[in-house]
Amino acid sequence: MTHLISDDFVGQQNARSLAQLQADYDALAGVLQRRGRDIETLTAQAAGFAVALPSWGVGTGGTRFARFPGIGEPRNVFEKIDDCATINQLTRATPGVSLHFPWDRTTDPRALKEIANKHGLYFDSVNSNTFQNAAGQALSYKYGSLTAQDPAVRAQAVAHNIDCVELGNTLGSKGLTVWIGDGANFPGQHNLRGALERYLESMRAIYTALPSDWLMYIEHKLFEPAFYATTIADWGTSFACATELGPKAKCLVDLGHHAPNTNIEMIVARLTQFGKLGGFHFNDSKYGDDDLDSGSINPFQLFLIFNELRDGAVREGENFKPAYMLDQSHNVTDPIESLMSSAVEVQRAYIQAALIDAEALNHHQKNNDALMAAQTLKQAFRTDVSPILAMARVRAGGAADPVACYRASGYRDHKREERPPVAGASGSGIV
Ligand code: AOS
Ligand code: ZN
Ligand code: ZN
Ligand code: ZN
Repeated sequence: MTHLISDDFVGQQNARSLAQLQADYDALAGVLQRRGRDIETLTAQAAGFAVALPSWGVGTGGTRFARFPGIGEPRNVFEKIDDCATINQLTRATPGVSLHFPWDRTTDPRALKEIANKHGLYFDSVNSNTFQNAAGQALSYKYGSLTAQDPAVRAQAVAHNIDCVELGNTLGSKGLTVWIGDGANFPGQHNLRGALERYLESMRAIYTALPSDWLMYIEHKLFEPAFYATTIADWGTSFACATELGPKAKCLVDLGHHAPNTNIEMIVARLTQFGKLGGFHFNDSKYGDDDLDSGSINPFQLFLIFNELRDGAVREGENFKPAYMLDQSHNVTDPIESLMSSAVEVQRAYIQAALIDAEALNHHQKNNDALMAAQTLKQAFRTDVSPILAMARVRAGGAADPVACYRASGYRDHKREERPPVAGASGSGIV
C-alpha cells in the first residue's frame, strides 16, 4: 500500500489558516468591488482552470552533464501517477497528465487508466519520443527520425507515433504532441528543404492515423540537440506544416523554445488569429530551453501571454481551447513542490489577465494613449490574487498552502522508504 496524503490531513492544515485567508479574501473583495469586479466570478474562474502535468516532471531532471537523482523518485508510471495525484489533490489545478512513450509504456494501459481515473486524473496529450533510441530498437535515430534519409528509419519513427496514438486512445487521450530533435550540426549536412519535405511526408502518415476527435500538436524549438539547423525551429515552420497537414494539426508553444527576448505573446496572438494555436508547454527561462519553474524568471511575460489568451477567448468564443501543459526540469528542488508552485503561477497569470479592464484598455488603445494602456495592464498584473487562488483550492478540497501542507505531510519521507532507487528510472536530461 503506497502512502498518500489523507483529505482529513489537508483539512486540518487548512483549519490553521482559514481565518487569515478569509480576512485576506474579504479585503481583496473590497478592492475589486471598487473596480466593479466581483471576486466570486474570479474565484469560479480560478476553480475552472487546469494545466496538465508532464509525467516526466515528477522525477528529477538533469542536464547533458549530469543527473543528480532525488529522494524517493517514482520508478514507473504508476508511481508517477501517485505523485501527480498528490499534486492535484493539493492544488486542484492539475487533473490532466501528459504521458511520454516509451518512458511511460505499460503492459496494462487499462489498469493505468482505471487507477488514474480513481485519483480523479485523466490523460492529456501523449508525447512520442524519437529523439533517443529506445531499448531494443532496430534502427538508430542518430541521424534523425521523421526526417531521416533512410526510409526505414522514417517508417520506424512513424510507426512509433502511430503506436502512441493507439496507446493514448486506450487511455482516453485526445492529442499527440510531436517534438523531434531532428536537424543538422553542420552547414551542408542537410538539404534544408529536403529535410522538411521528408518531415511532411512522415507527418502525413501519422496524421492519417489520428482518430477524428484527436489533435496533433507540432512543437517547434530553436535549437538543441541540433545546433546549426533544426528542422522545426520556429513557429513559422510549425504554422506552415500545421496548415499543410490539415485542421487536426496545430502548433504547440513551449516557452523556452525561442531566442532570448522573443515576443512570445505576439506569436500567441498570431497563431490564435490564424486558428492554429494548439497549446503550450509552460516553463520559464533566462537563456534557452532552461525549463525552469513557470513564472520564476519572467512572470510578466506569462501574464502578457494570458492577456492574449483572454483576447483570443473573447474573439474566438467557446471553441478556443488551447491545451495547457507544464514542461519543466527540476534539478535542485523537490519536483512535486516545483510542479505545485508552477501550476499555481500559471493559474495566477490566468486570473491576473482576467482582471484586466478590457474596456479601458480598448479605450486607451483607440485614443493612442500608450501610457494609460500600459498602466491598465500593470494594474491587473500588480494585483495580488493569491487569496482568490487559495480560496478556490480550499473550496475544492485542496490546500490553502500546497507546499506547506506537502512538507508537513512527510510524503517524501514515506517515498524514501517505499521507493529505493533503481538504475535508469528517469528519462533523458533533455526537456
Ligand atoms: C524538448 O525540448 C521538448 O520540450 C519536448 O516537449 C520534450 O518531449 C519533453 O520536454 C520531454 O523531454
Ligand atoms: Zn516541451
Ligand atoms: Zn522547455
Ligand atoms: Zn524543451
